[in-house]
Amino acid sequence: MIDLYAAGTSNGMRARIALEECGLAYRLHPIALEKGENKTPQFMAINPNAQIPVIVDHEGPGGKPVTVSQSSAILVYAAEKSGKFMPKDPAARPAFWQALMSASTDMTPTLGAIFQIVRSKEPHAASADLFKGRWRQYLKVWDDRLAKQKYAAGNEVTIADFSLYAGYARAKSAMPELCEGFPNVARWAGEMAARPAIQRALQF
Ligand SMILES: N[C@@H](CCC(=O)N[C@@H](CS)C(=O)NCC(=O)O)C(=O)O
Repeated sequence: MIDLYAAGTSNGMRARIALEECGLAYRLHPIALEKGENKTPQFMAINPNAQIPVIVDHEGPGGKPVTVSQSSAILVYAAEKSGKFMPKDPAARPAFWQALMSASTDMTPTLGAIFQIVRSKEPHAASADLFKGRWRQYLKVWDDRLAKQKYAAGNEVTIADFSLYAGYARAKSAMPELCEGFPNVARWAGEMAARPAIQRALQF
């Protein structure tokens, strides 16, 4: 059994999608960030950075407990534990890693920057425009790619899709205008949204 500490942010959703899609048994512990539940001594004992998501797998490698933070590390952990959603063909792996890293380290931090700026007391318009432009440029590249292939890293579903969808779903619900005008991304997102495991994972 795995304990998952998360909230309904893109990083939290990414970790929960990983566990749901990989079919790993888990208990969800919702963490109310607005109440500071991520800053308690108990929480900081499992992640001194005071950030969700975190998993504690009581049957980790060698049968020993292991604690993992970082949503993309949790994605890779779940994929390796279940043997699912990572390409086995060495020729497919560079594109897979590129897609995963882009989804995790380009999209979500850019979205986080947009949210921080537009929700601040004195939003800096030029900074907001810069990050919105960057987000749309990234999505344009995804759109071109998804015109030629079914999924983020090729023609099989991988954890790169789960990473990308976590950020995309969050953007679409909070600021839908960020996602308008990308038909191939919209086609792909529709397929992702129809997956029962993803539907379960998004219910925070
Ligand atoms: N790189 C980390 C980022 C984690 C992160 O930023 N978590 C946010 C929520 S999405 C958080 O816990 N924020 C609370 C805080 O920093 O006080 C990951 O991918 O998990």
